[in-house]
Amino acid sequence: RAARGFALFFTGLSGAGKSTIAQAVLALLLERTARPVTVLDGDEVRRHVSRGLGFSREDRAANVTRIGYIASEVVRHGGIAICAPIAPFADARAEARALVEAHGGFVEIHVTTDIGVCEARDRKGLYAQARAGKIANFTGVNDPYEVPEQPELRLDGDAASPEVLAARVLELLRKRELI
Ligand code: GGZ
Repeated sequence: RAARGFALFFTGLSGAGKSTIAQAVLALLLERTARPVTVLDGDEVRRHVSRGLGFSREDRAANVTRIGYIASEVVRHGGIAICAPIAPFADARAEARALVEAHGGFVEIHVTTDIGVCEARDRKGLYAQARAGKIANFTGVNDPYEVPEQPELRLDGDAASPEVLAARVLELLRKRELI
């Protein structure tokens, strides 16, 4: 019987480590399965699928719903989708979950990295710009992040290396018999 598809849905602040952990999970998955894996990273999606969308609540919802729809198609065909948007609003995350769960598994992973840590990293200088009032609606600074109430997993991006955190994701996937 063909394996059931599933989506990994990372959510958390800018700079929390979502993309880095997602890439480490991708590497581990490719080592142990021949199944197709599609990565839907925030940046890439905004370039290719959500060009023109901004960061209002409505635009973020549209972006996250598109990610959920693409993931649902991947999952419908038995593949693995790894999504890594901020997805700050619970209702949009729930919509993505509903789209995917119609066809397979949905594993929500809250990357809980403290905003102080994200801001100290500030790899793109966006937090500094937001603090200076140069970016409106910046998540965690002047826009909300609704903490997931019942994610399948929480990972502190500051607590261990991306490889160690990715291994915990694979452990959960094995436990749930998704891989
Ligand atoms: C949050 C912003 C914003 C605002 C630009 N708020 O660290 P990054 O740079 O690479 O990831 C962030 C990315 C967020 O896009 P998403 O598509 O993941 O967001 S959402 O799920 O809410 O639709 C950040 C950059 O875009 N960025 N402006 N105002 N992040």
